[in-house]
Amino acid sequence: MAFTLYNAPQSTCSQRVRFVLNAKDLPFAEIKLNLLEGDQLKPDYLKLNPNGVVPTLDHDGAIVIDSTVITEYLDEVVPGSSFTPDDPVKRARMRTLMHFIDEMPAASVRVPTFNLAFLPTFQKMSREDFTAMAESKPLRREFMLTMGQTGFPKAEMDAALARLRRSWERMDAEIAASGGPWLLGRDISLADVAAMPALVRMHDLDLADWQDLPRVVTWFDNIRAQQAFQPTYYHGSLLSDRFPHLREKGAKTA
Ligand SMILES: N[C@@H](CCC(=O)N[C@@H](CS)C(=O)NCC(=O)O)C(=O)O
Repeated sequence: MAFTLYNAPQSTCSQRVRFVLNAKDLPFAEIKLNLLEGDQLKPDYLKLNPNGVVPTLDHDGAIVIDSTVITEYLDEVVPGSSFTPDDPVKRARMRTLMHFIDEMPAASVRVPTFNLAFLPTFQKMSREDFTAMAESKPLRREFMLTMGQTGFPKAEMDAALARLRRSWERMDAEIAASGGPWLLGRDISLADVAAMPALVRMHDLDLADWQDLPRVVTWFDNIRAQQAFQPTYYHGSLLSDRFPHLREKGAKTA
């Protein structure tokens, strides 16, 4: 079995897939796309992934896209070290949480990410180049145009941070209900993998605001202690590795 992963080091969706590949000890060739330079919008890549986003998995020539779909696919084709519960009711619960995570924290984390990390790059572009780049994005055109070259306004940033905070509260409630330490109880599942990158991102942006939610604090420690975590977050995978301005004091309020 040969796996090739088209991805980007700092892409949160890519990190989910790298984590599962690493946890299952599956060797994979990694093709790194430069998202700020538009590698994901080139015609050859769009043939693989018409959404113009990473990640994309090539498994012996079969193309699978969308990070949660890829992680489920990997659990199906390589069932060892499974992240999917046997019980169909628990499996449904896991998928419900994965939908929630995609809709809430995974979507909301893009606002602080773009405002704090990517905006300076977009501000250096001419208005024409920025608009052309935004309009060439199949999935994120309106998102980019709304952000523009001045960034999301404070109200939008506050709303995203509020949605993120509600996500951690929901995680805390889920862990309490399942008995923990993971979202579904004793065993780590794809729902935990789906949530991981948003928390790592907020921690990296110095915006972690779950210290008063002890179950989430423990969850975050536990996921970072997983053997698959370090190889997933190799050097260059954090935004602060690539954008040192984020390490400057006060960056998060910029
Ligand atoms: N639902 C997709 C979303 C993928 C996605 O948004 N990927 C981002 C990186 S995390 C991307 O490639 N962005 C490129 C762009 O916005 O042009 C998935 O989970 O794979």
